[in-house]
Amino acid sequence: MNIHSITLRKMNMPLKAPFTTSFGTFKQKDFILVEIRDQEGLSGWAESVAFTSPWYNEETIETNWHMIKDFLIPLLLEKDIQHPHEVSQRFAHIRRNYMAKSALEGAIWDLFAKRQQLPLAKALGGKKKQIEVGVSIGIQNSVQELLTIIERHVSAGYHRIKVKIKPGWDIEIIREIRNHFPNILLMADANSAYRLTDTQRLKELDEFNLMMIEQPLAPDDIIDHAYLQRQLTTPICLDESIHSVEDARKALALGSCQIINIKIGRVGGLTEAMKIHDLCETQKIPVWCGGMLESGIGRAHNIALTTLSNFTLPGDTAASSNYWYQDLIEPEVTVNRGIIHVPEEWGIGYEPNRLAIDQFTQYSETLRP
Ligand code: OSB
Ligand code: MG
Repeated sequence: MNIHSITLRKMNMPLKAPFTTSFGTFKQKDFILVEIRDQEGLSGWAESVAFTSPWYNEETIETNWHMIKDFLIPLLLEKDIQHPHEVSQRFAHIRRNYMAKSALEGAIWDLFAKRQQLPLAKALGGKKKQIEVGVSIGIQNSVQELLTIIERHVSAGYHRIKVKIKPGWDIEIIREIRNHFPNILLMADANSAYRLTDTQRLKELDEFNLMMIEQPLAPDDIIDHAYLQRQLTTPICLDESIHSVEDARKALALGSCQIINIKIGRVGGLTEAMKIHDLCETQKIPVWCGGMLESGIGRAHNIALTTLSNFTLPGDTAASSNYWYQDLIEPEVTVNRGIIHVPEEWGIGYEPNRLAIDQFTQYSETLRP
């Protein structure tokens, strides 16, 4: 693909409202933006979903910058890449560091699709013209505030509501939500806040007809999730525990979950994400696309991936305006009655807004072959 240069930008974007999970609060979004430019002047874009602190997984912005610059870019530039599938093979002997790998692979996918004059969704084999989305709502200061936010998103037409839970912000909160919204599609995400000893408490959630409970137990566990799933009627969905198609195969063999949340960054890129999608499809396990509070550039990748056939459950891709005063793409991601129209322009399908990108760049570095 005759790469001309790779630019890493350290971004910082203010969030409209803080986002709280069981592991911590995000007040702003710091991340690495990757631009890979070819000799013809086309650019492929992607972002790393690593956060500032290693709360969600072990990666951080600093470890990603180091991995990308000192290990992954040299491998990428070693010899020419014909197809994005080669990127993950090229990186295979580097252990883990999935988010770092994914950021480079994603930019190569975008560039590849642009060079092929195809929308990224088509390049991946996706067929949907529109996708249905839900929204993820963080832990709030009061139940009343939470109900107000849910009401806003339900009226806007989001197809399902996900709320974050943790011990002390769980059964009572879900009961209140159900009292006010008896019929909405509702789910809860614990981000690993529980242990198997909390089984009795988690069983209390069964009466609320949740679509699923996401990642109740430890991030490195698929054994206890299997024990727990046998005792719950609510389906378990795994997020943090699944890093590869091999992890997915083992979790499904053990009965650790009935649904998988696929995040491109968590699994090392689009190629691996598609493998997990395909495995789940053959095993009749539904999947949906998770979110990591990405800017529009990361969201565009999520939207393209969601056009694959087994993404049958609404994902966490809310509108740009839910998070940002100003997003990095034109047009911004809009959601109407819970639906996003998949763009038909080449590559990620949205135009990176260079003015906005410059405005939120703290520092950058350009590397050349
Ligand atoms: O577990 O899905 C998660 C945000 C940060 C870290 C982890 C998660 C989340 C979300 C937000 O739920 C989803 C989004 O709106 O991007
Ligand atoms: Mg999650």
